[in-house]
Amino acid sequence: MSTSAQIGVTGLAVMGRNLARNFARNGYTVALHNRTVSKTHELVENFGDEGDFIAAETAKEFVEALERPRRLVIMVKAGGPTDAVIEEFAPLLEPGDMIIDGGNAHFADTRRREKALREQGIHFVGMGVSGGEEGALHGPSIMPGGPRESYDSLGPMLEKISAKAASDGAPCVTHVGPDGAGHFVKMVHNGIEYADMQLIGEAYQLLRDVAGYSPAQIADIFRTWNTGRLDSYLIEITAEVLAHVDAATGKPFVDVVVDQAEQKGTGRWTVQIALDLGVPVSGIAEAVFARSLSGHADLRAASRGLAGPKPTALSDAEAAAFADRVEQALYASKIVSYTQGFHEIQAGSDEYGWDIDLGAVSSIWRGGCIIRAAFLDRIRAAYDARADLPSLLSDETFAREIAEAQDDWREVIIAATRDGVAVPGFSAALAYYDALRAERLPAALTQGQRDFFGAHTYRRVDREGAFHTLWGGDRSEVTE
Ligand code: NBP
Repeated sequence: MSTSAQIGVTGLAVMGRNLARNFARNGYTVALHNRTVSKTHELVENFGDEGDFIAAETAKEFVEALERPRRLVIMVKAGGPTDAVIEEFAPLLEPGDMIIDGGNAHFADTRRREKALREQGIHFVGMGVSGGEEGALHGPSIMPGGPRESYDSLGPMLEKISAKAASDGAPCVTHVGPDGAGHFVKMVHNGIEYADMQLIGEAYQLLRDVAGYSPAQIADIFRTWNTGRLDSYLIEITAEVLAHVDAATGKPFVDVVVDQAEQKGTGRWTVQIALDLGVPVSGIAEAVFARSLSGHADLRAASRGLAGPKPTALSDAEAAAFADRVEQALYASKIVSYTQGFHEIQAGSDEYGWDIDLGAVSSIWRGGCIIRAAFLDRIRAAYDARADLPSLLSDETFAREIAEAQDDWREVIIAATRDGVAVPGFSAALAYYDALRAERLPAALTQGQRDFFGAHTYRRVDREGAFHTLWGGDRSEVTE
């Protein structure tokens, strides 16, 4: 067995296979391994001419095929399978070797694994990979965490196989931070992806139900939007999906698909962790809930006859003007989604001491991944202008754009409410914006209630300290 592979990939399903091919196409010799050996040989048979592969049938052969320090990428199903693979390989490795988990691991699992392997002298890199199977093959966005020194040796390889940003050709990879930082950022990326998709879905529903456009007409509207500030992969594919006609029925494809959205869990994790960290990611949460609501078929069937408003018919000119307003509402809501997502990354970074560079994160999402968009160049510019930006809404450009969009944003939500079209993403985004900019919030009343029923105390605007009112007695105030 040759011992010359610069990198090895174990787990050769769709992602691992394509990642291995990507490394080989970029000139690296790649050792291959899979629990079911036939998949390893299939890869070599079908794609062996794309580069140099070393097929290993056993874990020992695989490890022996790697040059030292070894770089071993795991691309198996996240959870138990990842632990099983680590248990299989760790005893065969030496201090200084590197295990790179490219699966969609929960960052807490990554922290646990990194700690355990560090004690054995093995570098563990939790690496978020986005872009699906096409990205894995042609260049994904890569979010590696783990020890800094591992990036010194792994980084150049990842920079070679990663996507390159359209605007400046920069590789879409950076060392995100220690232990679970990479998988945390990948998780929030997926949460933002959920929110982006929900907002686009709401825009579609409004154009259809309020403006009265057909899917084909809406596809054209999305194509136009894709030439402007909403230019993105998701808007582009939305136009494709909406323009697609079902061959069997001749109906718009979107009308023959069951309207129950599925999810794999990273969006849900984003919301769960945000709750733990106390970060309001209401747009992402609404996107996760919207998918779960869509899946409650029985509940929806039982509720379908409930009263709703009479729809209003718009003239052609009114419909066209409304479409322009929806573009404004979509753009403003998108700014809010990213504001919330970046807040969660900042909070995670503070909690776990990761020191994540938010500008670098926006930079590596500009290519390869599902949320790639021209918009991310603007986020990059916002952090370049001010690295400690408290929130994207504090950036002058974004604040001005929202100021210009807000009347239309409000009108769109009014129209949706009037016509009974659910727009939880748009509404949550606007509520977040209005709550943040409010002079006073009803939280003061909430504190009064809490003090009344639970003596939880409150703080005053005019004096330091914790106060309690004797509600049942003379209502005098006592300090704590
Ligand atoms: P899957 O998530 O479907 O996993 C299949 C692979 O896991 C096969 O190689 C399988 O081996 C291996 N495996 C399993 Br299952 N249990 C194992 C065990 N106990 N020991 C050893 N190997 C085991 O593959 P995928 O869709 O290519 O995704 C790989 C990873 O990448 C996942 O963590 C996924 O979440 C992540 N990811 C996927 C995408 C995407 O678009 N699909 C995008 C980004 C990240 P076998 O052949 O012997 O059954």
